[in-house]
Amino acid sequence: MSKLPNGFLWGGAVAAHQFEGGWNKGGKGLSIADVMTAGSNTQAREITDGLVPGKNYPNHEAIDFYDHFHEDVQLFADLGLKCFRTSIAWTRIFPNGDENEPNEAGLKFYDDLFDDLLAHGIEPVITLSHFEMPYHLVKEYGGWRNREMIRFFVKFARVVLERYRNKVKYWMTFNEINNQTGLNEWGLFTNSGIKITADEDAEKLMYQAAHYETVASALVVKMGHEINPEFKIGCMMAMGPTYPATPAPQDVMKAERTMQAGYWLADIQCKGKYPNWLKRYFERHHFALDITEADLNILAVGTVDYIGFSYYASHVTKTTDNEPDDYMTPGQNPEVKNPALERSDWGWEIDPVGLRYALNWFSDRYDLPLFIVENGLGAFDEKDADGKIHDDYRIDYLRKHIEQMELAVDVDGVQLMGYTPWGFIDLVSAGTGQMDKRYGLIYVDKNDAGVGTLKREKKLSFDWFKKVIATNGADL
Ligand code: BGP
Repeated sequence: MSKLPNGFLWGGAVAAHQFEGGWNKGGKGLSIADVMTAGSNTQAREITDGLVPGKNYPNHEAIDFYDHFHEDVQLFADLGLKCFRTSIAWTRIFPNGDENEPNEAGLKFYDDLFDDLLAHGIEPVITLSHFEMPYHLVKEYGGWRNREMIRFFVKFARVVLERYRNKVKYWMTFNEINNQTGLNEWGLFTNSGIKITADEDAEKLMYQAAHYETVASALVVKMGHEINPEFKIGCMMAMGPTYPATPAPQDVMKAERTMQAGYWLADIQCKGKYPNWLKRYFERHHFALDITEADLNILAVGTVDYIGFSYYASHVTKTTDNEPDDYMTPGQNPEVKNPALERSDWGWEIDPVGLRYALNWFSDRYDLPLFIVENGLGAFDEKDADGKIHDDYRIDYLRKHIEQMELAVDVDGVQLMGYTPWGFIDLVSAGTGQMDKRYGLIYVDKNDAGVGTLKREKKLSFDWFKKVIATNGADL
């Protein structure tokens, strides 16, 4: 018997820039994702200053969903998806971001996509900003370091919330908004379009940009509810619980602070206010941030309806010599291996029980419905002699996570809306910019060099997940 509620949203998740391709079709403008080259499995992606001829920009074609979507939606329907999570590319709607009028061809593309999904009984779940924004806004305005972004983003959001008011019910504002708190160049650029210059304080800039994003998010939540009171609008957090390396109280305290430092953006979006420890941190560090009374008022009223989150791995932390009193060493935590866990080919710790922990942690802290909008295993897939990918390792990963998710619902009483495995159709990895880090239940014939027929084929995990959906998670 199923342990999950009726109407549970089984689905699959992707993001526009990682799978659509068509980077310059239908009047689309250049986005920040379009100026990121492929990296390698050990080397970070390069962010170029505008387009550089001859560079390999894997997001440009990606898997060309733009020209394959009718065929793909058919496959999604065959899988039995109840919902499909993707993002709207801001640059299809406002190619530069600061125009007055939207681009009709871009709006029409999503109309056609949503109509096709709905005709197959698949509910669209839409992220407004998934690691991309118009590159023009970065060049001309400096990205989210500039308060002007709030106005541009709200304008973009108004256009799409109004246009799709009767087609899309589930929305999220910023994908993995807390991803930038790690303070590396990649996190700051993909989330906020910010490249740090030598004379800037990365930490202060991150807090400022994130503040503007939360204000924009709150304004959009409020506006969305006015446009259609039926809308469910969530935040989207990257969730990776941090455990203490030892039972030493200072390690436990550090793990706790690491969690606080990872999820204050959820505090703001769910509770409508900054946590006390962070207000004090700003004071102690003399960060004179641009946070106005009007901002705080909008944060208080623009709280979200649910928490969408990604879950891939857990982490471990331990104290270092001369640990500061506030335990804050952003981006400098030594990596500690968890001896209890195995790792993926990319070194991500595989921790199904951590998903149950995460669900409980969010549920207790915010008492809101939750939605697992990303989870999955990035792996090298090889075809067997029969020409099929027998990805038992992926089935094993998903099964163990779904088991823990069901315990969280059935035993712990967590309110869970749905589960959408990440990259359920192979796509470009956000981190490496490569194709060979595959998450899909559907294989796409394309390699890291950009060569392939783009043919879609079902992996073994496709049939397995189809059965899981058909039994509402009873038959794993
Ligand atoms: C999340 C992002 C996704 C996705 C996923 C897997 O951080 O929201 O866009 O790519 O991680 O990461 P990667 O592609 O680097 O394996």
